[in-house]
Amino acid sequence: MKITFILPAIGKKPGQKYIGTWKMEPLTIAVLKALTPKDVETELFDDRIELIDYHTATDLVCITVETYTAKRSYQIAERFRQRGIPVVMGGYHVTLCPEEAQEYADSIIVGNGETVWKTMLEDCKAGALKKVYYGGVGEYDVRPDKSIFEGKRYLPVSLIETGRGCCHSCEFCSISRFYCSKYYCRDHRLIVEDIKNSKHKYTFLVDDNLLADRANAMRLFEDITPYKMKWAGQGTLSMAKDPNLLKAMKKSGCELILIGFESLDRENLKQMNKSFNFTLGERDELVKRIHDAGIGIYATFVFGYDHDDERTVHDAVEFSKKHNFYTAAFNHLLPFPNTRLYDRLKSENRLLYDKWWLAEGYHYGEVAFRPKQLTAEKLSSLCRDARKEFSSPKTVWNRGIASLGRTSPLLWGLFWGMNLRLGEEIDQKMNVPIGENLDELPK
Ligand code: B12
Ligand code: SF4
Repeated sequence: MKITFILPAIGKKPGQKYIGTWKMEPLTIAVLKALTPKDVETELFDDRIELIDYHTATDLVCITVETYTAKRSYQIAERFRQRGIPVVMGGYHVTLCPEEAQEYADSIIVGNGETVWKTMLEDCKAGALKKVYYGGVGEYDVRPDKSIFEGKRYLPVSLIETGRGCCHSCEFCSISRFYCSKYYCRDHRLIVEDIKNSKHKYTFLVDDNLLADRANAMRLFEDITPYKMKWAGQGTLSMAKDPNLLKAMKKSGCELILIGFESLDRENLKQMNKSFNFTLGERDELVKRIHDAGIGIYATFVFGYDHDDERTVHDAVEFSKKHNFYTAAFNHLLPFPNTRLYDRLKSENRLLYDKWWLAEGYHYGEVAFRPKQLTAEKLSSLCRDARKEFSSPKTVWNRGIASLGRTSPLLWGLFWGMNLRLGEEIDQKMNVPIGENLDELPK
């Protein structure tokens, strides 16, 4: 039996290359590969870096689907199904929108793959694929098999999973829906094995909220300290309240932590169910404590909540400049399917598309709903201007100097590589047509 894995791309502009910083190794595929019995042949087409061979000899096509890649995934599936090859789909979008995905696949997996993957393969071998397999979300003790990446050129960063899900339930977040606001930590022995086998000096710890379970996080930091790795991960501002946690993080090699500030406005935070960002205490002081611990911050903001206007966007940029964040993202709000945000905007009749992810002509950067105090176009351009302002030469210089004391030479080098290209990448990303303009192998 042979399986063809496909990681679909979002889309790209005609004649241009796919966005560079999106080319990370797809851990999802390495996990599914590890679950696959050794006598099953496998291949991977990563649509972001290579052309798909629609004529490949294969018995089953497996596509991992995110909302941004749903349109592309369905196009790819159609090509294989025309040849009579069965297609199975899974991933965030499929789990959040199972009825829609079922229209385009022979079978879908809702939730995690670990519990049902082998059964699905046996059913496929027997020609008896079920329409849907329910994988649940809790169990995932498997070590990824990255041999499937051989010969592919990804960014030189290892992705190592430390946990899934998050204890919070922010209104706009797909994670809180997928994992029903629960956090599942991964066995530390498996994490350590992954670290020992890591090919790169730099690691991104894949975890929606590394600090969701403090006791687990403290043990994890102790367990990984001996391996002297350098890592970046995702947390929340609450870590700043805990000096011992910060110390243990730094000692274990933490150099950069992504923090979702989302908004500086109290009413917006209330509306998105993220008031904890406000009630934690004085924000400037919390940021200072993280920086003083020698940890850089990747700050993320989201704009489009009902109390957002030009002023709130401006305030977030000024705040980010004042603190010289290592980097920052200024994104517009996007109603991902099956989130409470999506349901609310729909009930308020504010969605510009029923399914923006499938809408013809929809492009990256386009606001898909009616904000309260701004037009959709104005919100999109304010986000773009915020990114441009934050990547201006003077700001980059100030941030680079500030991060000198917080990061290793490796991450400092990466800072310049990343930030000097940032302005260019902002323009590349704007208006990427979703699901469009991807090249084909000559017939
Ligand atoms: C690492 C990461 C990235 C990396 C690499 C992405 C990649 N595709 O490899 C980078 C930084 C490039 C990135 C970029 C973006 N990302 Co991202 N990313 C992640 C992150 C943190 C980890 C992904 C991962 O490796 N998970 C570990 C694997 C093992 O878990 P899994 O994917 O869920 O797979 C399991 C199941 O879902 C299921 N499964 C999955 N696929 C399939 C397929 C089949 C056939 C089957 C049977 C089962 C199955 O089985 C697996 C094993 O249990 C996730 C959040 C998360 N915790 O997953 C966000 C996440 C996937 N990203 C997200 C987004 C929005 C983006 C961006 C659009 C952000 C932006 N505005 O630019 C871009 C898109 C870039 C692109 N797709 O080209 C969203 C997607 C939401 C959604 N509804 O689709 C997520 C969920 C984050 C979030 N907070 O909501 N991302
Ligand atoms: S804290 Fe982050 S991961 Fe957790 S629910 Fe909120 S946005 Fe999602």
